[in-house]
Amino acid sequence: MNKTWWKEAVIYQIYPRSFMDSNGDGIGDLKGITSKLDYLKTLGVDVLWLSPVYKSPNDDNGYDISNYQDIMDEFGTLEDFDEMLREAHARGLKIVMDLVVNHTSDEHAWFMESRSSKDNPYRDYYIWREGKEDGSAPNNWGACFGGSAWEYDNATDMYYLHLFSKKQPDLNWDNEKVRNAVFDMMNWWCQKGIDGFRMDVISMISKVPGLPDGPATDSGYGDFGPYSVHGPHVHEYLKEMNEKVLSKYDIMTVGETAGVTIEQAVKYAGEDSHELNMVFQFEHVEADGKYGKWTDEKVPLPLLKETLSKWQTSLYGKAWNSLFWDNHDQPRAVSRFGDDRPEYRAVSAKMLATCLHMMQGTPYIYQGEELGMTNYPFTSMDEFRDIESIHAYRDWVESGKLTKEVFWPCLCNKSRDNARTPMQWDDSANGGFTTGTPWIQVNPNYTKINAAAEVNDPDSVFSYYRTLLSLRKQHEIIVYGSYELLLPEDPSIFAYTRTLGNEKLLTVCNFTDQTPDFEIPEEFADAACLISNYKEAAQKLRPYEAYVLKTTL
Ligand code: TEU
Ligand code: CA
Repeated sequence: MNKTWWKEAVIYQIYPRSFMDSNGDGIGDLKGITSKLDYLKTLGVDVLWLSPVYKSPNDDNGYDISNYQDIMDEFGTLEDFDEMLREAHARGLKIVMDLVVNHTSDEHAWFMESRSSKDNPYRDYYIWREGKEDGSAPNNWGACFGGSAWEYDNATDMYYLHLFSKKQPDLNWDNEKVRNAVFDMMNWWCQKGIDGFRMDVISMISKVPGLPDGPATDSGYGDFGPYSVHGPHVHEYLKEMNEKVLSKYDIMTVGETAGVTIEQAVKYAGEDSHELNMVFQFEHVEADGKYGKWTDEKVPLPLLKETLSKWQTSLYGKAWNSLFWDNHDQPRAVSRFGDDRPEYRAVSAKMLATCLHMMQGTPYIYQGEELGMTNYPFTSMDEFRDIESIHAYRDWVESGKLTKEVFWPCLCNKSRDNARTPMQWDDSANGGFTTGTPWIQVNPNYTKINAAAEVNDPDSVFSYYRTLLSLRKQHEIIVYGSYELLLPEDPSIFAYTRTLGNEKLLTVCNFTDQTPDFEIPEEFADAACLISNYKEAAQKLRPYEAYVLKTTL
């Protein structure tokens, strides 16, 4: 297995809108990020991935881009970006940009040209089709944010495809001009000195010709998945991107590839595939879901272990894993996989961190996770800002499919807005995020859970993450060791070993508030403890206990 910096790195995801507001308009911005670089350096991360900061009308908070080579008004200017990049590099921190090129905003100049007439040179930048004879949409596909994936456009009496919102028209990657325009834009950012790309829904860029109807789903629309995820030319286009852009720089890439299989992941991110460095797989965060993605239940631990372990062992030596519990599209890790009741919040957040950071792959920390930030206690619909949550309520409740009583706990549990409430910096008004009115409400628990309270507390979740990250720098086995799951059926304990040469690690995590027995394997009898979330040793595992032992064989 080749050794590279991005395998050894820890990545921190910033959702700029909610990270730090420098000018009191209630919206996080680039100067805000720059002002917190020292905090991130103290934590010990190596790379910052920024969710999109490009010009955008914000239908989907920046994932709808109207100009790839400029900065969103609320976030600042290109000069602010250059300053942030310089300051990050001066501290040895790398910057990875979000690349959203499955679709643009409908306010992008390309789309405005494209929709203006059938013979416009940009017409084929997007996917236009005639309606059916009765005037209805060209096929049955549903969009990710509800409704049809097709929008009728009066100007030319045709429909355009949008797999997300109608303000996010899909680009036509079969058009060579589109590919080259995207590659030129990427080269422009690379020449600025950025250190990589996280590629939004990159598995969806190639659609099956003819765009056939998809299988029926609960929503009443057809599933576009079989015809536009891992489509016929996706690997060809990524190899072309690699040749024309990625291979020219020392950068890292991670593809967002929901629904990816092991076989597909090896194609995208194999050691010799000449496409991407790694992909995000979503099986462990999509293993729940009663109504589409919506649910108020937890994933059973044996299923969680089986899913994660499959990726650990199947990719080993072939392709590289990325490790995450949460991101800007997911609920808060501690509320979802741990226990956010006050007495267990910190200990279970540390347990989750141990479990993830000792696995094989590059770990990602989502802003606030290092503080043990929790889901938001929603009480009414007007607290939601996310297009997905707002559309979901309309599609499931207002349509009459489910009662509000049934859907509400599911929405609160899974809404993307849980992750998007502002970073909690201190116990001053708005958690120190803004001096103005925040664009989305701050979690009221900021008075207790905040960075200022944690940074200098040796027992905090933050300090625990610091220790974990420094262990990764000291022990190669954490990065490169092979993985083996113990006790696959155990409903409470997640335990596994890592092995490299004559060294072996044992990670033991109790995922419950109970005190199950765990017998330490003989070979670890004299092992040293690298880290633990309880102070002294004990016979039984305590609630949410986690520890790591290291031995030499
Ligand atoms: O998300 C891709 C994606 O598949 C989403 O539908 C995801 O499954 C969903 O948000 C989970 O509830 C990416 C971005 O991460 C997301 O923020 C964007 O909204 C989306 O692409 C469109 O660009
Ligand atoms: Ca601001």
